Amino acid sequence: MSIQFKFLENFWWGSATSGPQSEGRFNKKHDSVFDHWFDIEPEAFFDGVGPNVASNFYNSHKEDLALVKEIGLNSFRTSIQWTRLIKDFETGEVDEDGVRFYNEVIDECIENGLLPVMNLHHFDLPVELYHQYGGWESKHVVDLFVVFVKKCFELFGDRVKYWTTFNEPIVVVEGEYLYQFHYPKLVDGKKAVQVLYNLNLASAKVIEVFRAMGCDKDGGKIGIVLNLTPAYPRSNGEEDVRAAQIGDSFFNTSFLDPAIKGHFPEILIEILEKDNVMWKSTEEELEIIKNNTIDFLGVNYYQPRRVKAKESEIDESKGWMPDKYFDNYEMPGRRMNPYRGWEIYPECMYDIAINIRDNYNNIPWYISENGMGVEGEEKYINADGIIEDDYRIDFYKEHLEYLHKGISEGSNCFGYHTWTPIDCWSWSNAYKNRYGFIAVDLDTQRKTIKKSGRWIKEVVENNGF
Ligand code: BGP
Repeated sequence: MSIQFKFLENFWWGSATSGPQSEGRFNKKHDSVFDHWFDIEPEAFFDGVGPNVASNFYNSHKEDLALVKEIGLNSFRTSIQWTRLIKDFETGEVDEDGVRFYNEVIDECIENGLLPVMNLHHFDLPVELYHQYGGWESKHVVDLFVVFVKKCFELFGDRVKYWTTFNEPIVVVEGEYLYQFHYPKLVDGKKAVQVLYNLNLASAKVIEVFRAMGCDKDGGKIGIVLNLTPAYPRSNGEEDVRAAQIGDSFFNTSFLDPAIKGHFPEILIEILEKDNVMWKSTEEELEIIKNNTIDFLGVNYYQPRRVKAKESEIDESKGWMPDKYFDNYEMPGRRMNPYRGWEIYPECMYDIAINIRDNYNNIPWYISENGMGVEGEEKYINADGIIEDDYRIDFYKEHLEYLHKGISEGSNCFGYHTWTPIDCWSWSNAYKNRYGFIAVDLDTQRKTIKKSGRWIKEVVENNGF
């Protein structure tokens, strides 16, 4: 078989999940915002399925990681749950069972030849810290996060060399404070802006501690995982282009610029100041942000953002919202994943690669999530009981082709992780859309490798396809 798209040596081929989406709540001493939301409003979750069992990773991590090895991957990302590791949020006293659990997961990754990539926050704020302090609105919570993270570095830093501070922090801003898809489902643009700033500050403070503790010696690296949704304007007209620039500055460069360049985008600051909704910051904090930028970037890519100049009426009742500057644009003829309602646009992989190369110092980066959620995959089960998910294989191939093009033109991309190894719990969509290389039967928790799982194994063996 001839290999048309060959990747660099030591390329990361892997897949990502998160603690709250895979582990289940077994033995967890605290609740996250999602645990709590499910307890008070189970009907908000698809089919009433919550995070209680998820894909049972807490109990079956040994077997699950053996399956991940079986499909040939060489790296694996999950997250450490604040609500599992820490007993006392103020002092940082740990929960011994949480320590045991994450030690086992890390050791099993290494035994199975999987490079562990550990993320420190995946939408799983302890709900107590929201009720007590207002969660990410509070700078005290930023400091408590640092207390938790220090424990992670102390306990696991000897074996985990790749860390990420946050997964998709802008989604916390959008979900909790603008568009109501994460608890507490507020609509409050001013708070959203403060949270956006505080999350950037938290990331920089974590990086500062990482280096102060010497975790960067001995090969340790720290990054952040951002969901980039590059904003394409409807037309080249000035107003559409301006709308796209503003959209980009709120949803993409608001984290990308501080993470890599150490400062916020000019255009965002101008708008927030003009509208009198600027966050509260101090000189000292801005110095921390400036001096503590990332070593590497993780990019989650699912869909582009298409934007046009504002045409719809501004809903004043909501107060200040970034949407006053743009409308989303439904481009005629766009290709959709109908289950998730997201546009499929693989060309964007190339655009992201070139943007990082040209505008972000060609920093080392990898695709930390890319994937296709499909509902009702049972209908693709063949006579041998295997899900034939050719649509997923095609999706990955197309995206990898454009990534390959970006790399061959010099973009410094060192890996590709899909979402996700084993079907997992997707927030309020629960188990509606499946993303895995490995299927989960929710009634029995039986796990079966899909056709895409066999395919990726070959890709890894050939380092290309
Ligand atoms: C990303 C998240 C993941 C995962 C994935 C799939 O945004 O980092 O946690 O859930 O999207 O999306 P969804 O679960 O919304 O279908």
